[in-house]
Order: sequence, then C-alpha cells, then structure tokens
Amino acid sequence: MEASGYSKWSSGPEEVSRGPWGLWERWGWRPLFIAIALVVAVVLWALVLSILFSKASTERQALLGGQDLLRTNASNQTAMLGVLKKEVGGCRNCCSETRAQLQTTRAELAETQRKLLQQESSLNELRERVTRDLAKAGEDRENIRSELFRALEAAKFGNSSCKVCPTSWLPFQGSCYFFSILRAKWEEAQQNCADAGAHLVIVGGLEEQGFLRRNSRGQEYWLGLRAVRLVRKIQRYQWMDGVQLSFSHWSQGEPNDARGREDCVMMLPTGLWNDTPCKGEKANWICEKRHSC
Ligand code: MMA
Ligand code: CA
Repeated sequence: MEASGYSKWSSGPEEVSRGPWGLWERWGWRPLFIAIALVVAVVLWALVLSILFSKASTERQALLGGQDLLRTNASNQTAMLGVLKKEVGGCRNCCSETRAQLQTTRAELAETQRKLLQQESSLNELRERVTRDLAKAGEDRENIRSELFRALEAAKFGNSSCKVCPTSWLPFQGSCYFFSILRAKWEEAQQNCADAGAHLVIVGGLEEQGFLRRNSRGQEYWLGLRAVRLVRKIQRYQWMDGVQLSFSHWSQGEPNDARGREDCVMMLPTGLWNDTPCKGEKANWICEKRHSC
C-alpha cells in the first residue's frame, strides 16, 4: 500500500511528506503562535501581578504610616491622661484642704454664734432687770412726790385731813389736775401752779396724755417740760421734777427750736406738743399734784 493519510480538516486524502519538514508542513505556524500567545499571556500576568503588588505595597505603606500615627496619638493621649490624672489628684488634695478649712471656719462660726447668743441672753436679762428697776424707781418717785405734797398740805392746814382733789381739779390715776381758764407766759403759769401746791403737768405716758387731751377744750396748754440748753445748743428736755424725757408726743417736725429760742413746751389743741418761746405768747396751763391721801 502507498503511504497516504487523511487530514482532519481536509475532505479528501492528502499526501504527507516524511522527515522533519514533513511535520512542519503538517502543522505550519500554529505552535509558534501558541508559544507567542503564551509568552504574551505570561508577560501580561506578570505586569498585572506587579501592578497589583506595587499597589498592595503602597497601601501597606499607608497602613503602616497610619498605624504609626495611631501609635503616636495613643502615646500622646496616654501622656495627657497621666497629666490629667495628676491634675485631678492635685485638685482632690486642694479640695480636701479647702474642705478642712471650711470645717474649721464653720466650727469657729458656730462657737461665735453660741457666744453671741449667750451675750444676747445676758443682755436681755440685763435689759429686763433695768426695765423692772426703772419702773420701780418711777413708782417710788411718784410715791415720794405724793408724800411730799401730803406733808406740805398737812403743814399748810395744820392737820392731815384728807381731800381727794380740791374743787375744780380733776382726779386721774392718783393725781389732781387743774386746767386754767386764764392765759399766761410759762414762768407765770408755773408760779400759779406752785401757789396751789402743784407744778405744771408732767406727762408720764399715753393714758395720761389721752386724759389731758380729752379735757383740753380746744386750747393750748403749757406743760411742765423745758429744754436744757448749753451754749445755745439744746442738750435734752427735762420735766419739772428734773426727770429726763422718755415718753413724748411731739407734733410733726417738732421740736424744731425755731429761731433758736424755743425752750418751753405746750400741748396744741390737737393734743400734740410743740416747743415754743417761753416768753413769747401766752397760753393756758395745766397744773398737777398728787392726791393728798
Ligand atoms: C410754727 C412752727 C412751730 C413754732 C411756732 C412758733 C405755728 O407753728 O414753726 O414749730 O414753735 O411756729 O410760733
Ligand atoms: Ca416749735
């Protein structure tokens, strides 16, 4: 038989040469193309891989940088935390010092308050005692005056017979009062009272003041009250018996010592008091004396 073969792609039988050139002739350029394609593919893969690799290494570098930054930040923050802790510790110390100081101050204040309360209570006691003593002294004074007038009356009339108040004198709380019809200057009024064994009225309080006002019949009356003046300046006001003023019933704006010469005091028709010149105008007057029994 003749050497003959059939090509896979050929439709009919084809003659194939023998030897090395025969294979070449059979396959043609196909293996070369395949090799070249392989080489190109490998080169492309290498290229892609190198690009990917370089990208990955860049990212790794960036990550490493970020890690470094984080580490630095973390160490900075740790340092700051340390400083803060120290500060908080210091603050705690200073707070406890301040608290201790505050406690000391509070204790001192409590002590001072206790002492003040003690002093206040002793002062209150003292005030009460003084008030009691003053009231007692006032009572004694009234009794002495009453005794004095009784002795005077008894000496005058040569006996100790007892009349409550003379005719046209009004009794009130242990005293007799005379409301004058006439008018006179202060000195003259006082002399009139003295002539009757009395003195210009001494107003001891609001009740007596009310009694006087109720009987004043719209007139102005001299009271037994005068200014005590030292080198033109009024020092105080003093009743006929030498006692200083405690109760007063001044009119609005009084005593004003108008023109620097108002040494005597009168009760106005309103019942309120005004200082006025002793030798200026004339006024009615009220005498007072204690009951003679
Ligand atoms: C005014 C007033 C009184 C003063 C009298 C003197 C009328 O009242 O100034 O304070 O005592 O004048 O007349
Ligand atoms: Ca006056």
